[in-house]
Amino acid sequence: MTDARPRPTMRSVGSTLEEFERDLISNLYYQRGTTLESASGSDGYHTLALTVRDRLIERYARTAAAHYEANPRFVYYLSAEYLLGRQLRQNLLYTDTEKLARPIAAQLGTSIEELERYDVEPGLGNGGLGRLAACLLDSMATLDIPAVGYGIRYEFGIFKQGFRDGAQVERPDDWTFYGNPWEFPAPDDRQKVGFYGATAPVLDDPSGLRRQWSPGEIVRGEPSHMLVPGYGTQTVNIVRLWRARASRESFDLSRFGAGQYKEAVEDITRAENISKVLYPDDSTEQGRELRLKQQYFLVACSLRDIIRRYRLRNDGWDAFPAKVVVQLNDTHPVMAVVELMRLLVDEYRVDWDRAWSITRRTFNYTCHTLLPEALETWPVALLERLLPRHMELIYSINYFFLQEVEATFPGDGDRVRRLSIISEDGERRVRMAHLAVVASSAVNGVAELHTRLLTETTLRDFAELWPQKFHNVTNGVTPRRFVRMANPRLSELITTTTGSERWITDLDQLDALAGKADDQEFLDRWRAVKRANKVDLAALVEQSTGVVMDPDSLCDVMIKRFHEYKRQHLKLLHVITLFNRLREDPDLDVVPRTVLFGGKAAPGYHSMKLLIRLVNAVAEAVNTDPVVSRHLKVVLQPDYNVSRALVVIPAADLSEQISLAGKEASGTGNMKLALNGAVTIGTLDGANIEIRDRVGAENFFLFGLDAQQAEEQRRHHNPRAYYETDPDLRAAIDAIANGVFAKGDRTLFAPVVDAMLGRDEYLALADYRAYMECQERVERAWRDQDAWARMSVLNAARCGFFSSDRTVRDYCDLIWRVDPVRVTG
Ligand code: 6GP
Repeated sequence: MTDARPRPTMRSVGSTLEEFERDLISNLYYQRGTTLESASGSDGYHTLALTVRDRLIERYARTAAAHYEANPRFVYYLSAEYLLGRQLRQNLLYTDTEKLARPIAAQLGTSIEELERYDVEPGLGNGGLGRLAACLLDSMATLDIPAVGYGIRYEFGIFKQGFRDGAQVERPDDWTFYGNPWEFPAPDDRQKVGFYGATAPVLDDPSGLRRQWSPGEIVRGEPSHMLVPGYGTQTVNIVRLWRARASRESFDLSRFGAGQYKEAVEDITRAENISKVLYPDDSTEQGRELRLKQQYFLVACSLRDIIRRYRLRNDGWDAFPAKVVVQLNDTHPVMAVVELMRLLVDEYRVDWDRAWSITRRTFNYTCHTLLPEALETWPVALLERLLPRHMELIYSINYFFLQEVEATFPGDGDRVRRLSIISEDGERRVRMAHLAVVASSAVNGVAELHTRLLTETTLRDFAELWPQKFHNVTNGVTPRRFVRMANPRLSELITTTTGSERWITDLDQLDALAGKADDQEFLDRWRAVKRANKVDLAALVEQSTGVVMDPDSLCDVMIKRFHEYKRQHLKLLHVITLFNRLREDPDLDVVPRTVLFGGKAAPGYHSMKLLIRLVNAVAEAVNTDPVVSRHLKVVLQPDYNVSRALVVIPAADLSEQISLAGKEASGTGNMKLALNGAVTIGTLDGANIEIRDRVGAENFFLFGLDAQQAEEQRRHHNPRAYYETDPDLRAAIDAIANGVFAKGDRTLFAPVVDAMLGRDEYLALADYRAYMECQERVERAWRDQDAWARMSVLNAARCGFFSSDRTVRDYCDLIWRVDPVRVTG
């Protein structure tokens, strides 16, 4: 029987003011269940969010239909972290509805700014890696790349940072407390995930490679997705986030009836803890186990979902690697390769060799670090208990891999030991980066220097074995969020200067600004934009810290996670030196500066938490000194996150990128700041090198050891020698040691002093003098405001390369080989 009815279609949402208003009111009534008279601010926000969301849904439906029709090759991005940023303003921009929402909001006695206060940032990540994932999703959608992001829907995201007596205090981030209007639960796509238990041989497998796993615990993963719209295109992709739920039988009714309330929900609690928090404290055994559980939970759910999607349009396994490309965002999702092997070999009865060939052609791995301590390893004993079948599979993968090594380098036992997926020195551990490289077609670093150092040091043996596997894909940032949304004033100026809005999706257009770098009228307008942005920043700073910042002072910013290798302490030595000099000579002719720090320290990272305390203490001393504070202000902006970044970045004049060379994989804040006209003071580290190459050495303040010199310096570094021979340095360190910033208490900050004079792990003392001299060059440059504005323009003009659109194109050309699918309007 044929169905005579036409395929049902959606009522189209309109694009006029009247239609938007009609939908808004209808959402207020039918979705929010309230009325104009009784609506709260939160009702207003949710209603606006739903109305904007409706406009995206239509595009999403068309995208899904186009993808179904084309059955294209998809990119599946697996990441334990996403820092998506707030959604309301983004989606108003991407649906071009701000011009409708604004007058209606005004008519109803409110404003977008007012409603945006209810828009909570989903802080599902820590730092660079998480924000990069969000930038890549944005660019993939903008370039019409069929892609799905997979992640974890942490119930609590990155902690909220506050200060008590200057010390960091962490408060939970209950980000969905008032509901999240941007997500769609999809309970029908839930998946089952096993843990623990035992394995047993199967009878009909002569190879002995197939086994059966009977898990001891089963947890459900329930997905919900958020929409990822492209800019200037119809494509709307999704990011699917998994939340852990107990299976239905977990609630123990009889215990509850007997009054044993805690015991009655024990199983539920254990299951749901898996997606409870981002990065559980891994200083305990239980914490480490929970983290590994999270990782496996993410990949087990995601792979089943990928297979489900694949099977909608494809049969058999031969086409799998042609239709599916999985990108592993660092090592956190690497268990995915083992899980795919398990599914293929044990559950779908595919031969080992064929399964391995499929797996190897499906996965790729991006490494985001050079720090040895950041390369994950998991104890064999833990894996044997938590994921017994996976541990067996890892042994088999390693066995066949080491045979390959042996065949290429016969008799080189040392090399076999170095390459092995399992490290045997001390407690036996699985090296996740090795597993990732062995199972991937392509491995990439995130900046030229990083990739080079990876192949020469961290992954050198692998690069010798498979040189063609290694690629560089320099990071980028989305110009939509980090220029267009962050900096509307600059955007306006760029649009009028370049003649169109094309730059928003073709950032090389910024090049045209270079032609204006000597045009006085243009420079004045450029400076006016920066000044207005600094006034906005001053308002945020005053409201959150009470510090009054002068918008005409040099706005010197260091915004990033607190980490020793990033060297916030080197910046602090500079600040203390200025403080000392001004106290000694109140008439000293220095450039007025506001030094703004922003960033969180991991809750268990005690040395960095102490440094945060010291930053706050120095800020207090500087800002309350009647003489010093006339020239210098120091601020540690609390709870630095994506939303606050959007206020700080457009206001910055000077971008501090002062990590020890050879330690920062890339950095992406450096790119955001340069694109907004900040001039960089930095070392030859990560992507700083590529920024300098593009903006020109004369528009970049370079100082310090390079990666090779740092390596050599380390061998004979003697921090005390610097302390003893450099009076400014000595005065700065002595001020800390003598309790100048601790009301005379010499013990509080003693560990900071000891770390500097003891090992000085990241060679801050070796770079101190060069850094001070470089800051003097900055001051001289600042005194010529036209010349500074010119540098600022040229920084923005020449950084179009650092668009994440270019990054995604590089991934497509070098690694993914996916084609765009256009979605028609
Ligand atoms: C960061 C790197 O530290 C940073 O240099 C880079 O720009 C960013 O990744 C994006 O590639 N790494 C992480 O956040 C991390 O957790 C394991 O690495």
